[in-house]
Amino acid sequence: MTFLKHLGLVASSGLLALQALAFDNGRNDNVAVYWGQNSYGATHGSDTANWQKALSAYCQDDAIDAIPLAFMNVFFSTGGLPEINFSSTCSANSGVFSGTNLANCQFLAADIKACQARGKIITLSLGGATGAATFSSDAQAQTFADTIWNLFLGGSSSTRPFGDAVLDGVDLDIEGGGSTGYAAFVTRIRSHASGASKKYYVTAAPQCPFPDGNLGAVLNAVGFDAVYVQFYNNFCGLNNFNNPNAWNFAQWDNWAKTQSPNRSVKIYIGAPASSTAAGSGFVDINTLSNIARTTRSQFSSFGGVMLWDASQAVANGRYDLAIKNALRSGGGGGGTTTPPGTTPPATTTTSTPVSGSCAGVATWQSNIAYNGGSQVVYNGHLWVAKWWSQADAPGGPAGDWTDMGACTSRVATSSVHAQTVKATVKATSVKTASTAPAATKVSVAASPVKTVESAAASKTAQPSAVKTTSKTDSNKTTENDDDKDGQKAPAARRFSRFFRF
Ligand SMILES: *[C@@H]1O[C@H](CO)[C@@H](O)[C@H](O)[C@H]1NC(C)=O
Ligand SMILES: *[C@@H]1O[C@H](CO)[C@@H](O)[C@H](O)[C@H]1NC(C)=O
Ligand SMILES: CC(=O)N[C@H]1CO[C@H](CO)[C@@H](O)[C@@H]1O
Repeated sequence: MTFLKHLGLVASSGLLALQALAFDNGRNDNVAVYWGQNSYGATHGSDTANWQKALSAYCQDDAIDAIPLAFMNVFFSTGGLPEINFSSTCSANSGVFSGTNLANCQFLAADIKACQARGKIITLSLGGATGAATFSSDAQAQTFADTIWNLFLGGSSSTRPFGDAVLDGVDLDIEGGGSTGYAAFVTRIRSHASGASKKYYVTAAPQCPFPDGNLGAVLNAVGFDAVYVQFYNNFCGLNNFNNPNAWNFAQWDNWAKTQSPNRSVKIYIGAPASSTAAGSGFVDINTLSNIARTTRSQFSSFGGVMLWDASQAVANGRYDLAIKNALRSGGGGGGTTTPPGTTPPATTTTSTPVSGSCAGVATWQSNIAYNGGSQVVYNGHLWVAKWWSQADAPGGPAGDWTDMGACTSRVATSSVHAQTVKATVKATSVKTASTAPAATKVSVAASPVKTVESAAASKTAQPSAVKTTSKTDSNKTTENDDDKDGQKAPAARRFSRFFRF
């Protein structure tokens, strides 16, 4: 989005306007941060000063672009309505709609609107590793989509937990119970959204072992806007980035480009925001920054970084802001294909449009990732990419391209743009080919981890065994043991999503 990319420029020229703020899913420097479960509080019970703050506290600057609210943990509860739980901030304990177990969190409406006014999207995350978030059929899932639409999105109901605040979409964080109904659910949400006045987003948060046991089939069946892959609690986590047999962003990128119904889907690196936010996978901010920028340089599907969770990020020295700054730099708005430590491609400094020869220059294509300096022909003009660019047409909103003027028959002088950088389609199969055999993953993942992480390792070991329901079920009670808060099982499972001891 032009405004954010050129925030400094726009602000300094006095054109700052709130209404110009808008989330842009097509960027590659977005930061999505889960809010709701007070992960810091759950792991630092006595340090209440650093517990989860009001939602709006995380929208005071431009660090965070998207906030999935975690979680809607029960789909069908009392009175046929779902349950939501935002731990210390709002849950069924803080008041419900009559005849239901649905928390009335209408005080959050102002927070939600304040965040949206700052260009952030606020979505509702469904699931969170609870077994109570499942469908028995497509028909049931479709009806539930209607309920979600009416309670949280563009529909209407007398039991809207956030009052007249309209969320920006849904996130599927389904970690158990299989995939039944989810594709039908998403399709129905999209159907409602297609006639709406604003854009709604559908995202998912699978674990990194590919394909995901619960969401894999869903990801292949319906288009998503973004996929926040959990690169933690698993062999393929960030801690194993340097092991080409483990780190598998290439698999996800390849899925995006060859299997996903939406070939423009954005893939995020999901990361724990502190060492206590997950059982494994946390890396320091410099490491994450390098990983994110390197990955962005290699894979055009890269959309940004997802963090679990907001409370942990803030308590950990504003890890959220730090990664945002890292993503902004070294390519900032448009991103870069330049790995750290290499010489960036020279880009033209010509600011005055001049006519250029278009001989031998290919027409711009939306599905090609262009390096800075790449030349294309578009609308009869020669254009040069200012930086890494994909899907932003020359003259488009992201401002990725410099107009070199109308194509002429004469040969362009070398002063226009001495260097001809060929557009490059990102190599997507480099790492895919070297993905480790399952057996390798087992041995490493079978480190002294507790139940849920063990379960994840089992899933990694058997990517073909898509169904993980029984395994998950068999360990529900032991998962509960992990709940240091001594809460009931569903809460413990939600919490355990990112805190698998
Ligand atoms: C596909 O992904 C792009 C993000 O690059 C998004 O803007 C678009 O809405 C998505 N379409 C569908 C159908 O999910
Ligand atoms: C909500 O979730 C929190 C954190 O997981 C848990 O402690 C609490 O018991 C849950 N509340 C309800 C009413 O389920
Ligand atoms: C099926 C499965 O993963 N079972 C595990 C449940 O947790 C216990 C205790 O850690 C393990 O021993 C089982 O293998």
